[in-house]
Amino acid sequence: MINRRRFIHATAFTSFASLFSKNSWAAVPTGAVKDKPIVISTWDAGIEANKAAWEILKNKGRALDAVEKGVMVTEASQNCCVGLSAYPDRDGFVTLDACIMDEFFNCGSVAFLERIKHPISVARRIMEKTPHVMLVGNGAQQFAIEHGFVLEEQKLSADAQRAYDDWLKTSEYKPVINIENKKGQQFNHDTIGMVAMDANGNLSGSCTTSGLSFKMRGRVGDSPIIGAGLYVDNEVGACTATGVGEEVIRISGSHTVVELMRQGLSPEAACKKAIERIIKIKKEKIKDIQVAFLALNKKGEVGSFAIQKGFSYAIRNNSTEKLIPAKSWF
Ligand code: SD4
Repeated sequence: MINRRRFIHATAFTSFASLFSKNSWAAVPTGAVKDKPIVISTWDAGIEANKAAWEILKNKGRALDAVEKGVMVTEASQNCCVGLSAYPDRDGFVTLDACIMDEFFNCGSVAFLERIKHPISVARRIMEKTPHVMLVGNGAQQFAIEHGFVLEEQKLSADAQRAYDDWLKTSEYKPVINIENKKGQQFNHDTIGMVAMDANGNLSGSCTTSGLSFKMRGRVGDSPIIGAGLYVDNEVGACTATGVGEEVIRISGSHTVVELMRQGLSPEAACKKAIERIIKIKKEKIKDIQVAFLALNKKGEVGSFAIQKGFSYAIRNNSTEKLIPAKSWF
């Protein structure tokens, strides 16, 4: 059982102290990143995605454009498990989920989308061209085609094909948690969440994913769910999530973090409180679950908290471009 003592142990554990003195966290403490514009995003692929976002932000572009262009880099990458080359569902199909939200509470979302390279742009198109927030499956694909998106052939990366072939040997249905360095390998993450503040101080966010590897056909996680994988309130802040989507949905994770920031918590404290809520719900099952939240408040302060070690986020502003290991419960 996770009790207060264990919590104190986990947070005071000396490896954390050395972690923070060794890495760049110390150089970018929560609360110190106040110069705008700024963009932050999840996992290692965030570094490359932030570069594209930064091109827009540094030229005084809108945060909404930055968060779309940023994650498109990841969606198009063959080295990452986010777009069409990603790990498939258990029937061998790559199905994609994404959402986007701007500073006016406009939001768009797409889920269970197949054979379209940039689900984030479909989500934005839904936001801008329809009275709806979310389209799924065939309807979403039909909408995309009608709006000029090209139907692509699914092309699994060599890595994804190998992993799927391996998985077929047992076909054991067990969502894999995204912890770095599994078997000494860099684990390919299947999601990128990004939030940004532009030079005008406006916030936007995006989140795009192929979902959990070898998921049941039709399964949709938190990433395209406004309030779960992403939430933006331009008066308060923005948050995105990664990890086991079911656990994020259960607590309306990103919305919860934003509401906690509204009550005055720092981004890191808000992320941690939301993680504690999941821990309280899952009890001893928590050791097999990874969830991380990444948040930015209206003051430009950044914070993150994960259940497990191994989650990092990328940050880019006028003075910084780096990957930062998040604090975690374990
Ligand atoms: C999902 N949250 O589909 C996503 C998975 C994820 O890094 O974040 N992977 O549940």
